[in-house]
Amino acid sequence: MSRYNPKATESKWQQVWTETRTFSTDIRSEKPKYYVLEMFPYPSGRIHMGHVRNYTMGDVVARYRRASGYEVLHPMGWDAFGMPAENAAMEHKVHPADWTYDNIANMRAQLKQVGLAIDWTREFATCDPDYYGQEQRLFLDFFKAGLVYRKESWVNWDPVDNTVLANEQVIDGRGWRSGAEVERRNLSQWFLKITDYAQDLLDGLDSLDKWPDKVRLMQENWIGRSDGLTFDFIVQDTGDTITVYTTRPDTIFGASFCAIAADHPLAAKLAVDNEALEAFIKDCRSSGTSEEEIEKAEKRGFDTGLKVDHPFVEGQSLPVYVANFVLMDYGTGAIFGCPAHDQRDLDFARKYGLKVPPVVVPEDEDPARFTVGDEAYTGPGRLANSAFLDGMDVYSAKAAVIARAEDGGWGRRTVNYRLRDWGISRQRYWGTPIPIIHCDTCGPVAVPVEDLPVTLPEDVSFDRPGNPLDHHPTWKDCACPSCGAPARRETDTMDTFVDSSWYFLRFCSPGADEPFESDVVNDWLPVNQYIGGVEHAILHLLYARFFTRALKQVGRLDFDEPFERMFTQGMVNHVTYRDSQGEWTLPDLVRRREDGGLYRADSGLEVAEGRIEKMSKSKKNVVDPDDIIDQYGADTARWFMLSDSPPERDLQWTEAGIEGAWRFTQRLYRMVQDGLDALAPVGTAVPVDLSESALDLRRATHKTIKVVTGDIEELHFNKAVARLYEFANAVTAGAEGAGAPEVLREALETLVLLVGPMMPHLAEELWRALGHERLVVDIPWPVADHGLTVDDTVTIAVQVNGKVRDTIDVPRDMGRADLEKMALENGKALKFIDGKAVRKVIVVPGRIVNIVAAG
Ligand code: ANZ
Ligand code: ZN
Repeated sequence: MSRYNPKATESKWQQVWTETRTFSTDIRSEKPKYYVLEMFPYPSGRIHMGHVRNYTMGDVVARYRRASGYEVLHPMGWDAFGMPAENAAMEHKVHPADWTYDNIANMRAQLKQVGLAIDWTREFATCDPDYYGQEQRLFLDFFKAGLVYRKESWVNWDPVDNTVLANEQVIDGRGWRSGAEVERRNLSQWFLKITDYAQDLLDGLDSLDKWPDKVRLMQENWIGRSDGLTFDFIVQDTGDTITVYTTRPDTIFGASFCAIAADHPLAAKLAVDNEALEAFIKDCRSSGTSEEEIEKAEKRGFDTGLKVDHPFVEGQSLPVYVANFVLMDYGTGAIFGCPAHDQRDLDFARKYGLKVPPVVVPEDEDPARFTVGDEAYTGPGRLANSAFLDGMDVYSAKAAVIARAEDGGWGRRTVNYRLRDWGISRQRYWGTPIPIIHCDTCGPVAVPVEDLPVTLPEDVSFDRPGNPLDHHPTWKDCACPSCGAPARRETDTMDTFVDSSWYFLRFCSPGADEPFESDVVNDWLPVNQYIGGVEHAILHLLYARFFTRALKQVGRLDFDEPFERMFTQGMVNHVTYRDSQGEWTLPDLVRRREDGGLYRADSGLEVAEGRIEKMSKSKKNVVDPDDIIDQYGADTARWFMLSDSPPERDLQWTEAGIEGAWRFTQRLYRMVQDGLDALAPVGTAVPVDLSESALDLRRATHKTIKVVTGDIEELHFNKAVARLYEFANAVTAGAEGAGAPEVLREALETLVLLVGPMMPHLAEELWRALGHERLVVDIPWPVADHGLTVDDTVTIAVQVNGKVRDTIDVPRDMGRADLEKMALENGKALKFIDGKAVRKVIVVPGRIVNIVAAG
């Protein structure tokens, strides 16, 4: 008996698909359109199982939609700029471009082996001058529209990578990549005005009902809208004003101090002749700027000796501190502290011996006795010790204070967002050059569009830390486009998140001499199904949503949301192994002895099984897709990845799992090869008169079509797989029962068609074996015959005096008289009637028969 040989078969069909341009998208097609996209990979060197899982899911969707009559766009590209290429340049003396394009070549070859239904003619890398030149054009659009600006700002500085880090790239005070302790520096940076869209980005979330709730919630929290009051304190003697922002104006009578940020202008003014304060400010700056970090740091303050008047209490004043937990770039950079109802303020007050007067009292507490210990009270309650607010709830008290402040003209209702403008400047080489020229006379001037792209110089050195573009001997030198005087190129490059904020548009017209063709993009977008890791749930998705809005503002497209349906897939995990010397050990090296113990094949050392964790190089619990494909073929790997667990959950890679998938691959192959003799010729109609068992198989076939179709639509791939296993059993049983040859053919063909999106190579092979000329990918998705998907028998309950005594299976359309007769002849019912007189029989066709017997 022949065995399926995936190696030869898979490359054969891949070649056929390429030669016939099967997956090329006709972008001007009249057909309904479906755009399915998986987040494009970073070309790190090799693909890993996470990629395989991600792209396989998208591939099933693409193939299914294609078979269902859509013109499908399913492209692939490379998110190719970023630090690792420069690290490689520094460590191995290889040019970032060579490193990147070599990696791309390797990964492309690997991905092609997976047999993905991708239109490779649309492929690009973000480091292609063709791509980033168009990105520079978009930057200039935004620049003209006032969506780009430059400002001095405090940034997180990674002293090892010598670059600015975004807040989210600072983890526990350290650079995410270098691990170095982050410092604060004041630098001139380019920003995109994402905050212009804060409210719109928030409102838009409501329309994204096909996104996971958790992703929407994460975005909402990230945007972080808060409603409050801004008002001015007047400093005694000096008359300076300190404007504060509060979300708890209700607690104003509990205020016991006022605090300003270390970077507040007033702090700078006071520090001029105060060395101790100057030292304190400097100290505050030595830590990173992330909120998380500030939250964790010990609360410290510097008493300026200044006092401000309380706005409501005549004669009461509050001391003014400079405090390390007040951020300059949120609200107004100044606060009033109410220690009883805010934990940070409480920690601060305890440390500096300030009062802690409670003003919000929980309903079940006595206002005269209520005090706050180590924990601030932030819950609901009634106001106390608060003059005109006494007795109000928190909500009404807020409104009352805001009303007074607005009436009195010393404060106003304010909305704040946590969202900051997007700092896109990076002091790195391997990124999109920001197309600006600095002129001493004209200031920053846009590079004229006809001079784009501003390309990266090839001859750069990575010998010293810092920005290689800045060190380049000549690249910076240019003439001012406006006055012609000698000027300098901007040497900052763009955050790579800019590159990924519009790549999905470029796929629609990758060769265009403009960023994208608006009419095509308006036609194809939003992406119908986007798939990617939850690690991008906040930034990438938010930036892409912002970019889309900004592009609408500059007139390049006409919609707001780039991704209609979003799916975040789980990770691929594997058990970890360590040998007796504590070394992580590759699964490949682990062997099992007869007594069940594990050892290393190379050194013979004992091995212990550890936790199941995400596959990672550091823990060596990785399985290389190449090895798997080499051994089992891509189809088996795909099938296993889809079958194991719901796609949003983590998948545990196991030997047993892939072996199970392998057996199924072989079994399908045999089912077709061995079953061919029993099949009717291609195209024979199924006869009307069928035996009961043949009819059963037909019903199973059509029910399977219906269920699997629904499962794929809902991305419940594991359920679809489970259903196909069942169906394969039904087909085997049908074949053994020597069912009708036409029905058997229908069943086997359906099995092959339904398996097709998941195991595309095997499906082609089997389809051909079944006697067809056309490619299976060109066969329309099967449609279930409704009449065969509903059961035509029903189960009826038989009651005696209201108690269910038995059930009987009858044809769905059985009438009253027949039902009554059957029920009365029923053995169990007779037993309970027990010879008594039957008074009445109540029949509800399709549901129930109740026999009322004399008591
Ligand atoms: C007085 C107060 C009393 C506050 C109280 C809270 C509780 P969200 O919700 O995040 O907007 N705050 C304002 N600006 C700040 C800054 N630049 N740095 C640090 N903290 C700042 O939080 C707003 C609250 O955070 C504000 O309300 C303010 O403290 C503080 F019982 O004002 B609150
Ligand atoms: Zn000039």
